Amino acid sequence: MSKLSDFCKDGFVIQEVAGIQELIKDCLDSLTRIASLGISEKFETFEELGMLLERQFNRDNEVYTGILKAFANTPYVQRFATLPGIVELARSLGILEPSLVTPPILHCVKDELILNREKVFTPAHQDVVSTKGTVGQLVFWVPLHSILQDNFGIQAWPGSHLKGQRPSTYSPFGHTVSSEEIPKSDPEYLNMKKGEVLVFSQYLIHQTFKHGTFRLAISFRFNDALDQQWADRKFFNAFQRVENNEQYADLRNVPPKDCNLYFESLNHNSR
Ligand SMILES: O=C(O)CCC(=O)C(=O)O
Repeated sequence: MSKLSDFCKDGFVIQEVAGIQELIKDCLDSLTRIASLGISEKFETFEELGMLLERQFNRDNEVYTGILKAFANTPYVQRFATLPGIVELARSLGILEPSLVTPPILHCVKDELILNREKVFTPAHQDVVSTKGTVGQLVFWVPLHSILQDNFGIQAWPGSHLKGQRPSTYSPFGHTVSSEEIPKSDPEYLNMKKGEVLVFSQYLIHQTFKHGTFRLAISFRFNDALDQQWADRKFFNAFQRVENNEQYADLRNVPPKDCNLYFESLNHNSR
């Protein structure tokens, strides 16, 4: 069977994409630099990176959250959505003109690092509820390491996309498929090797597997900008960028000083 027919039948495919392995390495190096605040501590293993994040989390969990946000906004993480192999894969699965719903998002899961379990461990849900995307909207989910057997992977109900959007109810995560609409069969745990990408329909019912050690993954979604229905819906996107102009009574509000010194030293280093 072709990838496309697998996708139509199951609602997802898992595929290796050229360039992902190299990008993952760049990402982990970048996260290590940011999490160690530029101090070039050497971290040999993925577990050590987890411990470094834990150290920052225990020091100040706002700084920890800031580290993850700063990392998510690096060109390395953002580049996932622009890899030629990813764009080609999106096209091969029906998206004629891929248009990002949001920039790539980071998902970091480790028991010691969780601020809000309800948000991290997603219940059975369909992404269409929050994204309201074009009918063919694709969700890409890329782990930064192997996710074999039981490391906080994704569980899904193959074929559950075929019934379209099911009624859902409120959950602390935001929404969950109503219990009577969740297929009776056990969900499938999606084993993935490093370098593989999971692509699924926004209608696929899926959830986070709740056991594991430490997992990092990136997700992003493509609408199809050539979808006529979307044009009729005025290219509606449920996600919006917002500005935070809140006044903080702490260091966040202190603007950086000494810019002349900064440029002097930058210039000096260029010589
Ligand atoms: O990373 C996860 O565990 C959840 C991802 C997910 O369900 C989603 O992006 O829709």
